Amino acid sequence: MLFDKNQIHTLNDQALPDHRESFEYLSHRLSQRSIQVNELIKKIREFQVAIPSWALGTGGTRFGRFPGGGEPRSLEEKITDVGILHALNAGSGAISLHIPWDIPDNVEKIREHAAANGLLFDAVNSNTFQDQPDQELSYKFGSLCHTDARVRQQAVNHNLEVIQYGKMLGSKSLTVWLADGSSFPGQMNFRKALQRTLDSLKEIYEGMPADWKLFVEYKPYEPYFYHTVIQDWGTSHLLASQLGERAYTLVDLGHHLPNTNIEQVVATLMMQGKLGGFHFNDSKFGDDDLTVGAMKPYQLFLIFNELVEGMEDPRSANPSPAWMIDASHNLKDPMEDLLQSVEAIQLAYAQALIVDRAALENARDSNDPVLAQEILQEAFRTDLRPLIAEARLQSGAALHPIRVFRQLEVRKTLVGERGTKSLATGL
Ligand code: AOS
Ligand code: ZN
Ligand code: ZN
Repeated sequence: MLFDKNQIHTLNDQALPDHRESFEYLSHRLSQRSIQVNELIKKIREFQVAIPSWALGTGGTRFGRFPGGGEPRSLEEKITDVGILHALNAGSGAISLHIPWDIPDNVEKIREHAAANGLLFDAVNSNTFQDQPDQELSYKFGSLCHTDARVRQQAVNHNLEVIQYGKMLGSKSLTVWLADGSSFPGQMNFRKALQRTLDSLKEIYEGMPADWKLFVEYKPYEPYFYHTVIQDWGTSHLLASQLGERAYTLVDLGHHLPNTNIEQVVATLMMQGKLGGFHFNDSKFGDDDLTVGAMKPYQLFLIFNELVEGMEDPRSANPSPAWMIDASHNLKDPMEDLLQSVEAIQLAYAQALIVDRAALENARDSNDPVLAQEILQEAFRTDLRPLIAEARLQSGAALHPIRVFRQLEVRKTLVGERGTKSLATGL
């Protein structure tokens, strides 16, 4: 670890009187609403969000990239960075890898390094949206949907190889996001492309170990701009249903056309037991990959409201979804951004947990939209930040992660070790 964990405790002590005051007040108010504060804290402490390996460096756009320095140069350094985040917030205890960007050279060493940092390996991601230098055939016109069977086979084989890496590291799921699509009307046969994609996915599904899950991500456009083979949750759900029990839909918050009711998508998938995973981020226009909660915190809360309702429903057949962030940074320090994202997720989750569900159901049963709104917004407008801070404190993490990140000069140390020009592998 870059710093001694005791340094976090020393900084916490300075912030403690202030924290105590706000937490005691909040705690008292919540108890008056018959909310079990300790139960709430326990749930927050258990909730872990996976950090994507590709979000630890600067993303940039097609117009340019402005790296801030000290970026992780290897898988090992990416794990180090997530370990720092987890030490600060105790809420990011997993990492999601991307092959081939994160091929482990020494599996044993990587596993040990992750364990030493308290990290698990979440879903592994395949990459058939770029051509790699040593690759025989091109994905320019698609991968799993390609007209040429040899290209499809190459893409299938790549996914099978990703599964092997995941197995070695202790991962239990594969996320497939395809860029496959077309940019011009007439370019591709919709029906045949979807059929070929399903057939290719079947081979991948069959190549997974029996205790693995397959997550099928959807996206309406980009990098192609006329059609995407897996354009929406319905198409993803169709594929997942035909593949089998262990195939699920993955919802990336940025992958919807404007004004889509994402909370309803979540509820529908959960009703079918088919919500497998989440890519959290936020956006104004499209797949902006901005900090979670930066634009639409109320929408995030409404999504969590459905997630909590689905998870608490004893009849729900939906397994606990994989929680992951998918982000890209052009302006912020990637690590500070991820700390903000994790906190936004924890807040929305906590707010959803304090919704008076029985009262809400009553309001719904008596067709009282005014009361239903009051109940939801009562929860949303309760400032739960002291509760999240208390959860961190109880887990031995920082009361104020970003403040501590700056006080300990983490970025400066990383730049000192890795240089100003170090670039993370990834997008
Ligand atoms: C792409 O838009 C998807 O969100 C992917 O999930 C992800 O960003 C990609 O796999 C990372 O390169
Ligand atoms: Zn994504
Ligand atoms: Zn995306």
